[in-house]
Amino acid sequence: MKAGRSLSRDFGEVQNLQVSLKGPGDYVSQADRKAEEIIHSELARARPGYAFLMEERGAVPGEDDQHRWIVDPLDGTTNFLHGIPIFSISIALERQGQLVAGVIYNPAMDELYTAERGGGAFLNDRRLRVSGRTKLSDAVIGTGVPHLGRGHHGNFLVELRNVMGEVAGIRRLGSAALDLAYVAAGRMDGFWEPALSPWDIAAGLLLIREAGGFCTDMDGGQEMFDKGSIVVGNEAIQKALLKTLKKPLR
Ligand code: 2AM
Ligand code: CA
Repeated sequence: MKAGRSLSRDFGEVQNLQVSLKGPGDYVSQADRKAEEIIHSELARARPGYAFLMEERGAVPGEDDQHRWIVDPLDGTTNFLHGIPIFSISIALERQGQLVAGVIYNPAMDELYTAERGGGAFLNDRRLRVSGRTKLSDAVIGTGVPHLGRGHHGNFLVELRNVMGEVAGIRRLGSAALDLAYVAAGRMDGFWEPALSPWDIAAGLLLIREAGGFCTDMDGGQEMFDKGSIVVGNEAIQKALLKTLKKPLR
């Protein structure tokens, strides 16, 4: 909540920044680092010795080799920078390499998504369930579009071409963590993205599983962190989406 307030304050300043000398890019990385600092110090105080994997700091080892926090202090940086209120803080806890807790918070909309292994997934205090739609033709599917500085543009066009002809709609929110939270909440029926980092997806993966959904990497395996690719949805949509993504170009 404290990190959320810090991001909200900085988000309120974003509009004024277009004219600032420093440039919005610098400011965002400052907002980012400030949120990460708050999260790091609060979590280190609450659970001394746990390791961290954080977007800005990278891997921070801890004396406790059983536990690791995986943190993205600001997911959806480009939205944040442009004054679009779709960004989030994503925090997951791993115990012995297994995701056991996850939190995603969108401070601009005051939406708090939480999940505990075996305990279900929630949006504020409402229990979440993935959508019940089973046909791609009824499905709204999220994705992330590669841009300047990120590769795989050609591959992505093939995937998009395969998917767009089969579905009711495609959405691109710009925060992978929120995309996953939206799938857990049944707002979107599925999501895929080819190149993400563990901090973008760790909390969201647990939310989806706890909301009754399915997750694989782009090859249908469980190496989402190593490969950085994910395909998620309810059982039927996840399977159908994976198959559609892999269709050879006609
Ligand atoms: P960010 O806002 O923390 O950078 C947008 O499609 C999603 O991709 C966002 O969640 C964004 O996270 C993430 N993203 C952007 N650049 C990335 C990169 N180079 N590697 C992995 N994820 C990235
Ligand atoms: Ca991110």
